[in-house]
Amino acid sequence: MNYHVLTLFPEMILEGMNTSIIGRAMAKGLLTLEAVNIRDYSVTGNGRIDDYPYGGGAGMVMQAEPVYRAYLSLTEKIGYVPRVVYLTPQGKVFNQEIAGELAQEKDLVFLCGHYEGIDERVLEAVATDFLSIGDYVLTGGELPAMVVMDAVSRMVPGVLSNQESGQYESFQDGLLEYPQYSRPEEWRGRKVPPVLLSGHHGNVACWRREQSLLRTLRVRPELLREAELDRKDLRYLEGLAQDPEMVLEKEKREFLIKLLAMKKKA
Ligand code: 6GU
Repeated sequence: MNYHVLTLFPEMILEGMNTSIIGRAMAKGLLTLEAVNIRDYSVTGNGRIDDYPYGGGAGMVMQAEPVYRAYLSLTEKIGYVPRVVYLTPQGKVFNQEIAGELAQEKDLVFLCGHYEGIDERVLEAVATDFLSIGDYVLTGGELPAMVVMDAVSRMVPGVLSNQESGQYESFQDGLLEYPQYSRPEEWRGRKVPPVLLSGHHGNVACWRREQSLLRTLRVRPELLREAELDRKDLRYLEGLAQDPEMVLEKEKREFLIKLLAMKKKA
């Protein structure tokens, strides 16, 4: 996978991506990363790349021509028309499925905006995808580009070791991860759940699955609608819905009862 980032802050991208698993994958040659400074393509000669918005309003807009010239410098090198991701809060919300799809590309170009955004005409001309990383506003597209590159890189063959690939497996089938524990057995009065010390693999797997279901129900109940649930999962959730000890708040119980009715019909 070859990443190309069009940005006003190339050092932010290069320094941010050069650590840990992604840094190791770049050293191995599984990933390459180049950052192109849009300012180097200023058309006024003085390094300016922004101007006032037509129609008035606050802030400045990045001009079309410097962005386009920076883009052309890339496509001439790449030799074909690549996918170009523009990072914007007006985009589609990025998720694991999109990460898997982007990971199939040979090259990915990320276009990072600043100020009040980029002249719409150059976006029409070059952008193929518009992505947001969530419902909040950031000062620029660099952090979102790094978020997307990190998530995509994990899906590129060879980037994760076998051990690392197992991680987050449970997010893949639509549930949140179960809790993890390491030594010591007791830390400041808090004990590791005994089942994890039992050595009984079947019971451990069962406990972890239940913890995933319980966490998902508590924190992200809407994920359960799409999650792959087998009969054993449904039986556990039935038990929670009927639990006289009221492990769940009333609202969660009602949600669960409706969900189970829906899953039974399906
Ligand atoms: Cl992609 N850009 C900016 N500026 N803010 C965001 C975002 C992107 N995604 C969420 N907030």
